[in-house]
Amino acid sequence: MKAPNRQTIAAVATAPGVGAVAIVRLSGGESLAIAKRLTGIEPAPRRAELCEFRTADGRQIDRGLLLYFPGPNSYTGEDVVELHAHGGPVVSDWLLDALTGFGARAAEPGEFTLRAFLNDKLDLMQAEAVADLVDSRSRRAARAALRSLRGRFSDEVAALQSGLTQLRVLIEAWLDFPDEELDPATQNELAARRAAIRADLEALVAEATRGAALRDGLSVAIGGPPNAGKSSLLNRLAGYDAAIVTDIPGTTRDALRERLSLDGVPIDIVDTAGLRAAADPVEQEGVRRAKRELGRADHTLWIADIRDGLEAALAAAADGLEPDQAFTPILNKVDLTDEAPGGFEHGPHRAIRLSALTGAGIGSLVGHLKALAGWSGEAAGAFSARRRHLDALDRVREALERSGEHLPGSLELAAEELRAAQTALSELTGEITSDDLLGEIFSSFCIGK
Ligand SMILES: Nc1nc2c(ncn2[C@@H]2O[C@H](COP(=O)(O)OP(=O)(O)OP(=O)(O)O)[C@@H](O)[C@H]2O)c(=O)[nH]1
Ligand SMILES: [Mg+2]
Repeated sequence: MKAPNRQTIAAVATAPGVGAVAIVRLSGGESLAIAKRLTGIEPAPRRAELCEFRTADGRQIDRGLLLYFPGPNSYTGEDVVELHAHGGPVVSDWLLDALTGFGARAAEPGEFTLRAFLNDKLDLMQAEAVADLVDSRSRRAARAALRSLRGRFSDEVAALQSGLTQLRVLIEAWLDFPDEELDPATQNELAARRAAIRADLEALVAEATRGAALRDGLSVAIGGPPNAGKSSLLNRLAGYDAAIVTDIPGTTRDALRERLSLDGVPIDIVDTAGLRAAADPVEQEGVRRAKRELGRADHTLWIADIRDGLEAALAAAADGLEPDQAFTPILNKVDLTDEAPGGFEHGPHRAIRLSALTGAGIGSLVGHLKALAGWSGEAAGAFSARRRHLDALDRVREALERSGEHLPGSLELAAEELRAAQTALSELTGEITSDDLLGEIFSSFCIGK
C-alpha cells in the first residue's frame, strides 16, 4: 500500500436522515486541535464532555457531547474525536463544513476502517467483517461476522500458516544436503504433517463456505409453463400472498421479487410469467421479462405440473432455459397424485415433488436451496467469509496438493509450493495485498465507517 495520506478525516458516522442523535467522527493527528477550535474546551481522554459546537466566526451550530480517544487506543489507531449532535441532516452537514473549515478533509467510504487496517488494529478479514456485520441480513449472519471480527477466522489462518512454516523448516533442512535421500522417519513425518494441514484446511473451507452462504446467499428465479403453480410456490416460500394466483393461465405478467431468509441464508427469489407463445402483447412482454430474469439468476426452479411427468418437464426446461442455466425440476401439485413428496436424483438433477398448495415437500426444497447457497449442516460456529476468501483457500489447497506430488523426490519444488500456499494465505489477512484489492474492499463500505 502506498504511503497513505494521513490528513485528518471527518465524516458523519450515523445513517443519513433524521434521528435522535447524529455522530460526526474525526481521525488523524489534527483531531484534537480541530475539536478544540470547534468547542473551545480541552477534552479529557475517553470522557463525555458537554460543549457547544461553533463555527470559526463564533456562530453556534449545536450543543452536544464530545468524546476524545487518543491514539493508539482508538478504532483507527490515530487520535479520534466523536461529536454527538442532535440528529438531522442540517446540523451534521453544518458540523462537517465547520470541521473541513478547520482543516479536516471529508473521509472516503471505509477510510476509518482502512486506517485501522493500515495501523494494524485489524487484519483484512476483520476489516471485511466490520462491513459484513453492518450489512448482515440475519442474526445468524451478524453472529458469523462478529466471530470473524473477533479474530476467529484470522486465528485459524494463522494456525495454518504456522503448520506450513513447520513443514517448510523440515524440508528446507534437507535442502542443504542435496545428495542425501530423505530417511523414512522424516518421510513419514512430512506425510503426517501434510495430512494434518489438509484436514485443518478442509475444515476451514467448510466453515468459510457456510459463512459466504450467510453473506451472499443465492438468487433464484421461478420459471415454467403457465398455471404450473409458480406464483403459488413464491407465496408458499414467502409465507404470505405476495403474488396473484388464479386458475387462468397467463396470470402473472410482471416479475415479482421477494427476499427470503431461510434459516439465515438470504435468498432473493423472483416469480415470472409462464413461458408460452402468447398472443396478447402484454403477456408477450411478460414472457420477454421472464426470460431475462431466468437468464440473470444463479439458479432456476423449473416448475411443472406433476401430472405432465418429469420427462416432459425436462424437455420444456431445455426449451425454455439457456443450455448453461442451472435448474432444479420441481414437480408441483403432488397432492393430486399418489406419489410421495420429497426430493430424488434423476441423472444430473435433483428433482423435487411438492405441493405449493398444501406445503407438502417444501422442507425438501428449503434444504435444497440452502445447500445450493453453500450452507451445509446446522453446525454452529460459521464465521463470515467472502468469495475472495474461498478463492484464496482454493489456491492454498492446490499448492498443498502440488507440494505432495514433489515429495519425496524434489524437495526444492515441494518447498516452493509450500511458499505459494503461504502467499495465498497472506492475501487473506492482508499481509500481502495490492492497492486495487484494498480499494475494492474499502470502497464498498459506507462513508463514516
Ligand atoms: N392442487 C394444487 N393446485 C395448485 C398447486 N399449486 C398451484 N395450484 C393451482 O394452480 C393454479 C395456477 O396457480 P398459479 O400459482 O397462479 O400458477 P402460475 O404458474 O403462477 O401461473 P401463471 O402466472 O399463469 O404462469 C391455481 O388455481 C392454483 O391454485 C398445488 O400444489 N396443488
Ligand atoms: Mg403466476
